[in-house]
Amino acid sequence: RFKAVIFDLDGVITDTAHYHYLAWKQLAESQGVHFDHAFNENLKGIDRMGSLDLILASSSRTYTPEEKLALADAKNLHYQELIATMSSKDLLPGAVEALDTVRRAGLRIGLASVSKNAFTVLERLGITDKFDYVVDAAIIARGKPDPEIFLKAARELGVAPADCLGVEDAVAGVASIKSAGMFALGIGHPFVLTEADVVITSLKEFNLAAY
Ligand code: B16
Ligand code: MG
Repeated sequence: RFKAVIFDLDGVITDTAHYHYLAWKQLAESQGVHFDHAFNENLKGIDRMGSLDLILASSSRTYTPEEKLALADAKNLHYQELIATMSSKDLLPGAVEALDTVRRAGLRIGLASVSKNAFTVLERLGITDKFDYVVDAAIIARGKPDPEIFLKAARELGVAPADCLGVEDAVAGVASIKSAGMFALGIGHPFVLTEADVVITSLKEFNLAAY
């Protein structure tokens, strides 16, 4: 019944969330801010400056816009070092099979990641050509949970939002899909992704005919 499937990248197709975690943890601790996995959950799907603001809210001092940019750049450089070694071995179980299932069913395939490193990650994973359209995060004004990025993907794919299935692992991402008027498939835990229409543990359980 769907005409397109729009995937998130981090946490759905590959586990860059772990690399983001390592890079943010080092940055946070350099500023005297405690950082753990629970806090990292809040950053999933949130863009770079938004994530930095959430971390620095726990700092005892204030930061100028220039200082914030320098910190964001430092985190990104560290992150880029970490993802430089990625390859197809970093694809999450079931990811390629899900993409191929959608392709065989004749649906359009989009990618809606707010990461400005998404093109690099797709190249490293070797799956760039599996997508009909990849949103360039640099042109998105409002990050998740705003629907902008999923609506942009649908428009470029030439499919009405109501005919799209969105796939997300983050609370903010599921909210973005739902406010775009799409069906939301959550990857993770139903207690966390309460707004999703269906939640599965990983793309290994992806079953297009069931949604
Ligand atoms: P970058 P997604 C998001 O990607 C990540 O979940 C989030 O943790 C990260 O801060 C954001 O990308 C920005 O990434 O610093 O590389 O531009 O989940 O939308 O694929
Ligand atoms: Mg994600």
